[in-house]
Amino acid sequence: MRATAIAQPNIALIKYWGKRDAKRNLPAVGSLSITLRELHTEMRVQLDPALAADTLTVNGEAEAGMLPRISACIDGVLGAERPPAVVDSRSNFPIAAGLASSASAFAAVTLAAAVAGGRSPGPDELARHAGRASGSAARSIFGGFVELANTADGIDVRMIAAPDEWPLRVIVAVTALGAKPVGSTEAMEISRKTSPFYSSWIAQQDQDLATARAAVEARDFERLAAVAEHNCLKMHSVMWASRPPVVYWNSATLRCLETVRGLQARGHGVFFTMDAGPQVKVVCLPDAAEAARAALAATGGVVEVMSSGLGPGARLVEAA
Ligand code: 2P0
Repeated sequence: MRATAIAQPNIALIKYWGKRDAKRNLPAVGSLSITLRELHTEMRVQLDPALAADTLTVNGEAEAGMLPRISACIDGVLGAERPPAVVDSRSNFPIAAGLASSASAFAAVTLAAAVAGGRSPGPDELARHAGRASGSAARSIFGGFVELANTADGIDVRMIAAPDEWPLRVIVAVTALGAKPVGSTEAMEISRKTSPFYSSWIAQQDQDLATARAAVEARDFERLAAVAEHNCLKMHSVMWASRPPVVYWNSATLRCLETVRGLQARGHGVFFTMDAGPQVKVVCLPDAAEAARAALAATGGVVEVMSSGLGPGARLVEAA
């Protein structure tokens, strides 16, 4: 009746932005990501028929805001007739600041809930449940380079290269701590309904995915860098042109982009990507990671720098 699972956040290189079915939380576009190693979320789920309702603590503090989504996720895995759950979540990185904390949290809670409830679903089913809770969480079920493809009636998620097959590194430059102004679920719907660029964003995504997939298969860093930066800036252009505008960047975000352009001009194998928050993630060839870490740490407005390799998918750490 108790299980603990751990999962890592993932960083999308080809982004998910927009839903084709909000009720089933199906993405409008496929996406391609890398799962990190050093950042993680651990989720413990204990089912207890003696309790009246679910409870959630995040890093030791009661957390009411996230509880309905966690409860709905566990319902999805075990059915609504399940016993109430005590859920304890611990992350070693800032949550709700565009660092994909919902991806690692929902991937881990999906696996922990399934095992606590005596089930042992395979990765495809876990990814479907996690993705229904949070689209990006489907990708954190898997490690390394992960592609989420849209199918006629759902999603198909698979690892396209293992972490050790192309051991890139990621430097995360944190430019602001604290919650973001608007959550990505709401912001995606604003973009879908109001952005004049939304339809071309959707129309071009398969081409970007094919380019990125081929670049990963060929271990072609320059090609991956070009399509990932383009896809990221295109997504943010969709957001900026929404009404009201969705702007996650701050001035330090832009300074980090200048730092990356400087590193590139000096021949370092690095590229940037940004998600629904002001942090800048810099993907590096292994021999460029230290120069990137030092340059980002010295960039004005950067409050913290984290460094990570690529890691495995969600896994169980304890069951009782
Ligand atoms: C991604 N993001 O592909 C994109 C890029 C943010 C920008 O997936 O509504 O928390 O829970 O399905 O997965 C963040 O959105 O959204 C996200 P929901 P999610 O990583």
